[in-house]
Amino acid sequence: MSASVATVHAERRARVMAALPPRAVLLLAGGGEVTRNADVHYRYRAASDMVYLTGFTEPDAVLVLAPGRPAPFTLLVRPRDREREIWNGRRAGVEGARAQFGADAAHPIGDLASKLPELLDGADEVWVQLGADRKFDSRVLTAVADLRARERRGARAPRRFVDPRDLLHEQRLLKTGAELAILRRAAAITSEAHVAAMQSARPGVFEHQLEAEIEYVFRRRGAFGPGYNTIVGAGANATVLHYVDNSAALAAGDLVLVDAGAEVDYYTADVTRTFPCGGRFSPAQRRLYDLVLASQEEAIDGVRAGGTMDAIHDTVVRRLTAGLCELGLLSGDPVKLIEDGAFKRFYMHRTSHWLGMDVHDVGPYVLPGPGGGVMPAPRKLEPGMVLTIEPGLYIQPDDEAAPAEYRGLGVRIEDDVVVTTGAPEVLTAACPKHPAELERLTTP
Ligand SMILES: [Mn+2]
Repeated sequence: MSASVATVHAERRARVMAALPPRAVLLLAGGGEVTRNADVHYRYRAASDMVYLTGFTEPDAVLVLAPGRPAPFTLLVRPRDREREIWNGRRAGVEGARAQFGADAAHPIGDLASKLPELLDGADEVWVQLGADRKFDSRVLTAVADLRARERRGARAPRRFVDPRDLLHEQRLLKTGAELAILRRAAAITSEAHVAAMQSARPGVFEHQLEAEIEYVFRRRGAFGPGYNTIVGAGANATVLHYVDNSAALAAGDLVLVDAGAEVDYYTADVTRTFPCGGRFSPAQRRLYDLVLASQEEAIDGVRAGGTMDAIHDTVVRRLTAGLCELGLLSGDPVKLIEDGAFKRFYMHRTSHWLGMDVHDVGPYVLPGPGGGVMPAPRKLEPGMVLTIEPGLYIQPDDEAAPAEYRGLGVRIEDDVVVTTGAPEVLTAACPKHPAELERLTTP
């Protein structure tokens, strides 16, 4: 790891430690390899919090931050092991954790059970996200029980458990210039991949072949791969929100929905495009598409400091409900239709989520209510936050109450947007979404 990159992580840890009370100890497990079957693992991807705070990306690492101690930054890692490294790859080891990653102290992960009581002895508060990793929880609770049992002999067990998410994730929610630069690269690669998919969409081509075009661009351009499972849904498959079979053939006249994002240096883009197979939208497809696009553009314009995701979502719901009435998919008073949630038959998800290291990135969506109120209040947008804007409409193929020409159509349009001090920055603006462009790109 280069010195400047190491500095970034040191600064992040310093901010966390400055916010921790003096006798607090923060514990973070980076996660381990997950078995796919027998002795085969899924490809490993380290936990985002671990990478964010240390840059350490090997499995089976534990981070300990203890601001009041002689060694405030401790890592427990897999030790060097010549045999294992020949089979499975190099390890930084205990020495590397100190020399390359700047740990004040490092221990083999196998010593976790014996080191934890030592690390927690005398701490008032343990900052650990219980419930995320039951095996790790159990280790922590065992260590605490051990200290309690030894209190008559001078040990002192922690008195409080604190959820560290707000502290850690507040930082991750507000992206720095360097983080935005990585997201711009992820967005550029993602846009290129979506264009490749559009250009490959022909009758008879399979959804998985579009998936392959997309992921080929991701890997060729140096991305880790997709930041989440790629969705390619043609025809009525576009109405399945998390369709990942990607096994059907495209037919002439289908709309094709592609939701795919490249992960670059642990940051992912998240983009959806919907385009015709064969170069032309049908009139009904075009009406539905134009409605979603109009709502999306209006929503993007609402990504301003001081606004809220709720307000943006309400804008989309109003626009879509009015449009659904015009198209004959809903009928009645729009205000009442919104109150009753009638639009949810066609628009059943939210408009936005945070985006960053995780596709559904961390950070609170609501804050405690003002003035000690119990009802949480939606979080106001601030410069540096990154969110998706992804309205959609999905008409189920068996929805007999819908006009026949709309049945089985699914449209979603999703861009990644940065809140700035002025106009929103659309990271994925290079990815075509205007109908004329889509028709040009998909024409055989
Ligand atoms: Mn999304």
